[in-house]
Amino acid sequence: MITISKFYITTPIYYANDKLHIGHATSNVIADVLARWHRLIGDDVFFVTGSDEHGEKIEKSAAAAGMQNIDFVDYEVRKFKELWQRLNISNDCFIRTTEKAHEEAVKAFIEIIGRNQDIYKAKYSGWYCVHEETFWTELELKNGKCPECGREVKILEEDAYFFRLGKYQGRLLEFYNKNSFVLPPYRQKEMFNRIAGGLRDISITRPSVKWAIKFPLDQDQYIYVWVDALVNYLSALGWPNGANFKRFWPPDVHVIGKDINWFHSVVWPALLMSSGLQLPSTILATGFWTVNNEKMSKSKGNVVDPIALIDKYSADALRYFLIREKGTGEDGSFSEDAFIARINGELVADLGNLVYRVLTLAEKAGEDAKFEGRNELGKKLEMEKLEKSMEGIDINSGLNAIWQFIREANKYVNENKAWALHGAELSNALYNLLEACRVISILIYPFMPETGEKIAAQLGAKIEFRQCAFSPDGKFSGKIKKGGYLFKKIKV
Ligand code: ME8
Repeated sequence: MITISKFYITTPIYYANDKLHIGHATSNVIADVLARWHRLIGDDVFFVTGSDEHGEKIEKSAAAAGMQNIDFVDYEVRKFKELWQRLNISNDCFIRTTEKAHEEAVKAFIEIIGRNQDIYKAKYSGWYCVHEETFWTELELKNGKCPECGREVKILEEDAYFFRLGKYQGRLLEFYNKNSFVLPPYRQKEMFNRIAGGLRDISITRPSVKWAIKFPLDQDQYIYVWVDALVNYLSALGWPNGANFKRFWPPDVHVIGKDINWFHSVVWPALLMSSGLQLPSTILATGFWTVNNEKMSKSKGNVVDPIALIDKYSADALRYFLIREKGTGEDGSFSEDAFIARINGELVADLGNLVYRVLTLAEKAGEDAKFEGRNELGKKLEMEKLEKSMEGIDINSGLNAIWQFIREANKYVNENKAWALHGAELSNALYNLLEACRVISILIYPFMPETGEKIAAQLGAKIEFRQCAFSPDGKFSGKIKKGGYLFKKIKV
């Protein structure tokens, strides 16, 4: 039984100097599938994505492009929005960290944790990676370079303000012991061990990075970009005063990549504890895509552009591949061959073929044909398993359960030799098959919205979750209007 409730889901806000690739696209597709699923089952959903626009990295990219910072991010953000539109990402809000309301929210947040005695001034010295906007200890460096991206690091010493992260070690451990917070579970263990190993206080200001929000407690300082960025999850709801904050806080799922798990699963909860706000329910740390088993990087020239794939194969095909090819928490290797194999072997041969065959038979049966019978095929749909997977934020398993049913429906056509049936037997088979296609159109909708709608339109049916079972009266009551193929076979 699904209970109706509010559902607040977010993606990372991406750096506004990045050219977004299939890795970024995956986080947004995962969040979109979950948002659409929750809307489908009747939940009150708020879905946020956005852009992270401050910091040294952005400043440098703007200078390299010969542009003013704000003009540069405006230009980049237009491309973000275009990509999300092309991918049918149904976000309710696009938050930009250069918006006035966001900047005010960040300052208000800092003032609260300052009042709670969690901020102090000290000298900061450490190895700093500009690209990751992160300080590292000597021990953390890998061959003297940034352990995250492998770039050069530099020693920085400066006055800074610190957040008492260390003070929250005990409360964080207690929270981790009581809650299944980070998914997959081994990522929770990883973070638990790091917390248990001891937490250093973190600097939350920079005197030198001026493309940033002013630190409200000292006019000579600017807020560290990560604190600025994390507060987007509050400012997107209009915190502190917005009605959406009351309606949607706390977040149900923060979808992130495994690279930023520390900030979301340790720093963010500690900041929220300090400010007295409720903690998110789940951090979903997704795995990374490599390309033909190599890390995606500009220097290797192997960064996969989602727009090119959408142009070539369609948004739904890309959404399908990104979710189906690997478990959300796992790493995976992208290759165009594997993508084409899934289009031809699954979207064309399983789903497209099923819908085409069934609608051809239904149309052949004639305008006055009745599609009536007893539910045989509906029992093969493992609805409970599917609902459990989606509730457990395991959308790869959810999609697998739907696919299992699509294959059962094709098996039903073959085993009953549906094409050779007549009279009551044909009517019964088509009742089962048309109802199967109708239910599939609803279930597939969060994953492939255009395809779900196309199937529903051919059946004269609606995408409504309460209709998501075979009709109990034993009748298919849609109006058939066969269309073309859902997916085109790709020649290899
Ligand atoms: O970290 N495979 O932004 P970012 C899968 N602004 N996902 C990938 C990926 C890959 N190869 N590469 C990147 C930031 N990602 C901060 C976030 S949030 C308050 C601030 C995805 O532009 C993944 O979701 O570097 C990762 O967490 C995110 O892009 C990082 O994007």
